[in-house]
Amino acid sequence: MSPRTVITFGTFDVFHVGHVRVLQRAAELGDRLIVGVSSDALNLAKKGRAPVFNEDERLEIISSLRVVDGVFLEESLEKKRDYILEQHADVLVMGDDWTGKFDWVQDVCDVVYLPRTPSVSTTGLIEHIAGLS
Ligand code: C2G
Repeated sequence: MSPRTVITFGTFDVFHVGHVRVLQRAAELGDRLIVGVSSDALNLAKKGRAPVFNEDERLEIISSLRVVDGVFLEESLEKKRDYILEQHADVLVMGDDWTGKFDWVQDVCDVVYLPRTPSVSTTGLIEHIAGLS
C-alpha cells in the first residue's frame, strides 16, 4: 500500500504549543506530513496584520520539526484543492476553528478537523507580550 500523506495549512506565527500539538496529531493520521505555510501576503489579507515572523522564517521553523516531512508556501485559500493534488495528499487536517470551511475539497481527499488546544493563540501572545493582557 502506498504511504498515506497528510496535509495541513497554517500561518504558525509566534510558534507555540497549540501549533506543535496540531502538527503532531496530524502526523499520527498518516505516514508523512506536508505543511502549507501561509504567505505573508495571505496572512495580511486574512488577519489584517503582518506576521511577526516572515514567511521564510516560518518555513524554516516548520521544516525543522521532526514530525514534518515537507513544507511549501500557501498563497491562496482558494488554491487548496490544487495544493492537495500537487502534494498527492490523502487527508486534509485543520484545527476546528475551520470546521466546515474546507469540506469542498472532500471530492479529492478526506477532511478532518481536530480540536484546538485551549487558552493559547498567537494573538493572545502578542497582546500579552505587548502588555495589553
Ligand atoms: N491551532 C490549534 N490550537 C491553538 C492554536 C492554533 O490547534 N490553540 C491550530 C489551528 O487550528 C491551525 C494551526 O494550529 O490548524 C495553525 O494555526 P494558525 O497559524 O492560526 O493558522 P491560520 O492562520 O488559521 O491558517 O488555509 C488555512 C490557513 O492557512 C490556516
